[in-house]
Amino acid sequence: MTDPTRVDRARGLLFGLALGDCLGASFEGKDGVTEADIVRAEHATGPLSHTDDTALTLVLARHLAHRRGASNRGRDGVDTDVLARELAEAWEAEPWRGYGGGVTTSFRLITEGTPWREAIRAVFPDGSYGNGGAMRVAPVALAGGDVREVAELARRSAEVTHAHADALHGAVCQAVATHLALGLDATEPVRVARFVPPLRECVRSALWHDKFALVAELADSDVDPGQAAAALGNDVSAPGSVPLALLSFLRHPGRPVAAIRFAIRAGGDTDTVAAMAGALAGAHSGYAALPAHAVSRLEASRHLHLYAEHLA
Ligand code: RVK
Ligand code: MG
Ligand code: MG
Repeated sequence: MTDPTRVDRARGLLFGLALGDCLGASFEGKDGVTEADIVRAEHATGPLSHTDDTALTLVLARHLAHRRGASNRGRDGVDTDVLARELAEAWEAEPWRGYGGGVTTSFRLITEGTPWREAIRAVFPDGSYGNGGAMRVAPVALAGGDVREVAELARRSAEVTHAHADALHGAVCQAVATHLALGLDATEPVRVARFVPPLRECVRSALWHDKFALVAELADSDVDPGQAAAALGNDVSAPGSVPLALLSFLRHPGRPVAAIRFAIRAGGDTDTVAAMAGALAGAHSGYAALPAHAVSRLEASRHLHLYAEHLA
């Protein structure tokens, strides 16, 4: 195996995310899913439809691609007022993509003219701690030049829908981990120690530090998906899903399909955990490591290629 190019990794990131979302969607909330069930879904024929995870990732990827260039790095890479409107418009065009309940109300209010800072506290006054900011954040890993810049872009991209600190921590964690995965030599073993210290630095929260310690411990164990979900959570909250996605990747370095299958077999919010695991694994191993047949069936293929090339 050779180290993948930047374009191959950018494609791997976006296609890995979409593949996890599409495959995970049909197993959401189901118990007792086996490896064979997922293999059947991978080898089936016909288009693979995505959910809100991929739909909003494409919006953020387009937003970042339109703002590229030396003078637009860092804080200027995300224009919060514009991004809030673009995300709400994507919901309005396709409200049937499986959106969360809180964010649906926020998007409706935004399309009716309510300022986003007000709209996002209409249902949850403290803000949503859902994983919606983290599920769409991966393209930020391609847009930021270093860990600090990626963390700042992640926060800004998430805050237009999610005001709760845990949702923002989740977005920062997923974006920074994806950025680190992009930078690792794919021919070398993946070491957990490359991830945990920078994540601890960017995410200043005791709850999250405890989760990172658990991920580090479990990454070196033979934990099965059910045990991983019991230890880390597998729900729609950011702290209850982002660490499980990171573990799914770290347990299967160089094997994106295995990472996605592990995330799905862990149950719960399978589309989102598998999407985040797929983004991490694809960013590390590149597009060529993804299963060609399943990838060829992805509904959003054309746009995924387009934005991967722009952002690479
Ligand atoms: C359906 C109480 C809260 C809360 C708070 C709970 C799609 C609510 C994607 C809410 C992802 C849910 C997922 C999701 C992404 C959040 N108090 N409960 N402060 N904050 N919740 O609506 O984009 O699947 O039950 O903001 O983050 O595939 O409905 O949406 O799995 O979390 O939804 O939070 O969801 P939302 P989101
Ligand atoms: Mg979804
Ligand atoms: Mg989900």
